[in-house]
Amino acid sequence: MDRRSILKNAGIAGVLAAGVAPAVHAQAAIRWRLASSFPKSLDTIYGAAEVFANQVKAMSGGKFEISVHAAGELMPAFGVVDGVEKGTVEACHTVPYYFFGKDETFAIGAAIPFGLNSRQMTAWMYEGNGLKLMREFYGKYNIINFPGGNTGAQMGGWFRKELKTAADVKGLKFRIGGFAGRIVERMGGVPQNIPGGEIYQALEKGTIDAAEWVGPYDDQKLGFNKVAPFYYYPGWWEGGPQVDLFINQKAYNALPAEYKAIVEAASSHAHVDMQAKYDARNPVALKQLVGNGAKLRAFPNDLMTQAFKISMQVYDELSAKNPSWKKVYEDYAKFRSDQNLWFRFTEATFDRFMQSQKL
Ligand code: PYR
Repeated sequence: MDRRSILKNAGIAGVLAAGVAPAVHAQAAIRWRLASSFPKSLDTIYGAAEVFANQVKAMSGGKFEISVHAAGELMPAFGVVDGVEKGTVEACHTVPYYFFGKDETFAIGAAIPFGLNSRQMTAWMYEGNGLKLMREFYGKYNIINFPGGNTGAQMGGWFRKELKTAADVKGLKFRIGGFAGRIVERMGGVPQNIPGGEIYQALEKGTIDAAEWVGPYDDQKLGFNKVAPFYYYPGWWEGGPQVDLFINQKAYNALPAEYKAIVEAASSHAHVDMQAKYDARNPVALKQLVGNGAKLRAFPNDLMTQAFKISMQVYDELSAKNPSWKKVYEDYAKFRSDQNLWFRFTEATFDRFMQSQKL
């Protein structure tokens, strides 16, 4: 009997039982499209969606394929939530805070100024109430989310002019990711929520005065150091921003149980992988940037203090007028307070000691 008739007559179970490995490649039974909010050049943040898709494909033996599309390929970078909600695509990979204009609660699923760091955010998601509460919220948009990466604490961005005090923020046209713009606005700045792939052009042309993206590795690739010399830290609005995989609820519900498990495992893998890439690559890129003339500066103290006060005011105001925000933020804030209590002892003390040794 030739191979074709074995396959035809016995089916795949019969072939395996007979110990004959089929040489044919499995046909994908399920094909999804995933729209990214990021440009293809960023193998870290865009790459995480590819890591996810590759894992899904490998774990399903090639039967579940997800094609990944860069920002602008199927839809604009900031159109991806609408795309998933309507089912135009089955999935997207994005930073939820971009969508704070729909509802500020989106931001808590990514990062809010003076929020959780990367470790704490992952803990809130997987062990605290984070995933449960955010899923309940995203349910209004026909979306189920899976953590799909974290960048770790970010840099504060690239500025043409030095910032000496908080007053220097006044009138500053600053590209900042999503919700944090609300705080910059209260400080007198002019925030611009521009997708990653379009920032360089705006900074180069002078449409904006300053820009932040993620950190040394990505920022060097995007070339910001060529047009703005002062590189500020820390990105107080992004202590540990989570990047998410958003999946259309109906498409997810239609998956067989084992493919649901594959989605969950593959997203966890992509989540860890992104943080590892940033942590390993950022120090190398930082040295190169400084070697090429980037001038590192810490944000002035009064700027940090003012930003902190305004952030807490804004959170109180939102709690008074947005019930979704109130529900999620209350849990988040309690978790943050416990985390800071715990991190103050061993994590922070250990980190401070290690930094002082300058190994
Ligand atoms: C941003 O859009 O600012 C990110 O951190 C990805």
